[in-house]
Amino acid sequence: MKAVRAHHRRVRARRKERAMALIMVLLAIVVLTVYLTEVQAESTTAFASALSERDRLRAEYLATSGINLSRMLIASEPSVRQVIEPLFKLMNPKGRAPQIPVWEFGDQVLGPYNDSAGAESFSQLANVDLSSGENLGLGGLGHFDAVVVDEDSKIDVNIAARGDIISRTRLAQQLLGALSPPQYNPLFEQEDADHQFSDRQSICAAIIDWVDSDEEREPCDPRTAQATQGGGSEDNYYQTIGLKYFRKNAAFDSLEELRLVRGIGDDFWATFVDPEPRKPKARIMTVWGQGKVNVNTANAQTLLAIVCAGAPDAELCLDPTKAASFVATVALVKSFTAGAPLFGSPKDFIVTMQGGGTVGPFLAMGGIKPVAFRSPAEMAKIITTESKMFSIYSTGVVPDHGRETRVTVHAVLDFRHAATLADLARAGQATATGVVDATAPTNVTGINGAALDPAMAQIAVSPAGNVVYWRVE
Ligand SMILES: [Ca+2]
Repeated sequence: MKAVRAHHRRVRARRKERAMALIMVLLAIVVLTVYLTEVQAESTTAFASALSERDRLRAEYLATSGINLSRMLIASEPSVRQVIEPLFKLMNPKGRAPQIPVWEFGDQVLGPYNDSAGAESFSQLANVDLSSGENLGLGGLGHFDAVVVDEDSKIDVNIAARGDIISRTRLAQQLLGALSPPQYNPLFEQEDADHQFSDRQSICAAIIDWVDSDEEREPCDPRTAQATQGGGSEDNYYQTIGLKYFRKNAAFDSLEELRLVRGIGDDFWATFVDPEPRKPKARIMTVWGQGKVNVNTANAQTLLAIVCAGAPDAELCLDPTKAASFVATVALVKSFTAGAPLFGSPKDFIVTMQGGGTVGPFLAMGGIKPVAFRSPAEMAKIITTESKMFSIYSTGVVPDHGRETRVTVHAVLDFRHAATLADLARAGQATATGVVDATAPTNVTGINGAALDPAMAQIAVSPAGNVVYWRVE
């Protein structure tokens, strides 16, 4: 009996121990679960942020690839023009081929270096099979969307920084050309963003006074500019209305700075500066131009402003319906030519607007009367057919499990002193052989404009231009 009782005691004790052990284990599991959940949450966050950091970096590099490839495309233009020159001579024996806006075709031409969709679009355009090409494209990591806009196709508000009266008067003409048409009257009849009233002349003068280094008040009246020089000093407008900044008296460093100027609010911005922020081709003003507007690449609204700068009394500058048909006709003609330059020279444009040339009759068909410029010679000085300043907006896109990382880089390139690819090839040969070809690159110049030794040309300004602005967003 004793033995049986002792046995039962042992069994009970063991059960107790087991229950204790079970509780301990359960507790341990609870503690571990809490701990692991915490660790997992932390590491998941760290992992996700590392992934997004990685994708941002990839996207930025894809965007930079888009910029560099676009620079290469722009640099190839002189070679393309050389190929086209004989064809152009057949049509126009006296003229020279104008600059070809090769950058307009970046989407197709750069396709093989982009994703598979880009490669396909190139194959269709050029009718070539890229399947045998090696290491082409971005290898499925993502793609870039690059848009190139020549800043010389826009009105350059920085020309007033040159300080001479001619540049200031030319800017005044162009600004008034843009602002004057009567369809914009309502914009100047309401309070601006600072609750002030600013008419066209005040805003035009405010832009010029902001940029020019002197403190003389700008009359912004092109007809009397010469006579009214010395029309008093610039006022304390910005202080008077309680703003914390002063007139800059120097060139704009970025387009956004224009928003600081008297009378420039959202409505003005959306009408005369940058109507469609996602479409830089629609932009009208710039701070990075050479000072002349390229009539081959300018959009219709900018062309209208330029025409009205030279001929403020023309019908299309006074009658909104004529202005609308001008814009429509320009869009139509441009759709026919698919990006090919319309004008061989500034003079061609002037003749066209006067109703002559090949395109003039199209304008007449669109109901646009021939334009009488006040001074065709002066008009020729504010326009060009050759762009040297370019903006590249390149967005790198990295897809990852249903989400997309996008990084946009906006770069502005100055090609004014860039050597051509042919020059560099010759200079490279001269360096390699030690023999300087007497016919070689006399047109390769340094930044100061002095001719460079052919061998030195290699370290002159890159054929891909100089970066003057770089912004990542
Ligand atoms: Ca000033």
